[in-house]
Amino acid sequence: MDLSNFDSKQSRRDFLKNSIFFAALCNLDYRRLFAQSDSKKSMHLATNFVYKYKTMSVNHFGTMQEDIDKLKRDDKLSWNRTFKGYIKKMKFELPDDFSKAKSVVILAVFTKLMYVNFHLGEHSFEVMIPPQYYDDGITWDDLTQVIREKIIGQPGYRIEKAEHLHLKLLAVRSGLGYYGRNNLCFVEGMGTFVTLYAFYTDFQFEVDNWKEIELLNECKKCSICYGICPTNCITRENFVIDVGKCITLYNEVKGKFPIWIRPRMHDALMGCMKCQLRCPENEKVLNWADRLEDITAEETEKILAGTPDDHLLQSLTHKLRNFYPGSSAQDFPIFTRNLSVLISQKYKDV
Ligand code: B12
Ligand code: SF4
Ligand code: SF4
Repeated sequence: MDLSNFDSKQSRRDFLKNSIFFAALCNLDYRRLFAQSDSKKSMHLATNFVYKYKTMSVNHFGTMQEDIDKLKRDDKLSWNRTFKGYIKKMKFELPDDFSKAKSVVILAVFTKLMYVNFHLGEHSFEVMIPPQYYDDGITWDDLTQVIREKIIGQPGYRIEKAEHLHLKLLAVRSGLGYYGRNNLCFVEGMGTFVTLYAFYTDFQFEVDNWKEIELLNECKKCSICYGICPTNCITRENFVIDVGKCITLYNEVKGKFPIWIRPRMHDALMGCMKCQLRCPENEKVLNWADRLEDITAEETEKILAGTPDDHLLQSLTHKLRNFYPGSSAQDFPIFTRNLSVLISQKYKDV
């Protein structure tokens, strides 16, 4: 998907779709999250979502751009064309229409894993929809309101969503999280089950959070994700994954899977959960997984046949909360392909 199509007027939903990261968070058991987190004080409860945040001066943008440029110089960034398309517009620089921004607010919103049952004949197949691929209902306005009311705490300041930034790097550099060996950002109390966002503001915060890039402590004595990644994208010593081998890069978009991605390697309706599911740091957050409405046998048959009608699209949009290939006739082949490969593997086990 090409991020050059970004339009600042598009809805948050479209923005997330184009950037492949769908936010998610519904019916979270707040009390449990609060009870199990060691950092209760920095957890905040907004209207209906749980988040953590850090703020940073935009004066650090030059250093973060150098972090990225150095990876390029050292030839550590994949040359995969799709990946290059995703990141080509990313740059740590202020937008022309907000050159007076002083700070950036980085938010990590807790997002949970979803399960859904697809019925077929007398069988039922349980499938995962990872946190980023269904709609949580949180709007840009909700996020802006949280920043205005809870983080800045006074009216009169401009707040704009920040596009084209490397969000994990921002989160880690601000101290909001740590890089794991699986190349994801871990936030205390939430593991990797977060959606990251950044916003510019012309408010100057008293505290400027800035840290060296740090590896999650637990990764120093663990390499589970390294052993479990089916396509060997994760290395022991180099914390940039080999993106061109990541299953997610292929199952989010149309097209045939490369031959080296074997059917048994897939584990989710979109994306891949393998380097997160067995991570000891995600053990607690996995307890907060949830379930979407079952898909009937009749619906499953139509999905597998690749014959969506308006009624099916409507029903899937509702049941799978805007899981995007289930909501659009145009993107439906992605759904058919991904579900077919999962069910064909699961069928072997029944
Ligand atoms: C392009 C992209 C992808 C691509 C490439 C992924 C990648 N690793 O770069 C693909 C399609 C493969 C992908 C997959 C996924 N993605 Co994605 N993706 C993005 C996107 C749009 C840009 C990421 C990016 O900037 N990559 C470029 C690289 C260079 O950035 P980086 O990894 O941060 O680089 C740093 C490290 O390499 C590190 N480093 C270098 N040397 C060293 C040394 C040490 C010791 C350490 C510790 C670190 C370190 O420093 C680098 C910078 O200096 C972001 C959204 C955004 N705007 O940021 C979402 C985002 C990263 N994706 C996200 C998610 C959830 C996923 C998936 C889990 C989805 C899924 N379920 O399948 C997978 C995970 C794959 C994985 N293991 O990384 C979330 C991550 C949330 C989190 N907890 O971290 C993001 C932030 C979206 C969001 N808004 O929340 N994604
Ligand atoms: S599985 Fe182990 S090495 Fe991988 S991210 Fe989790 S703690 Fe780190
Ligand atoms: S998302 Fe899957 S393919 Fe990609 S790095 Fe993680 S385990 Fe490997």
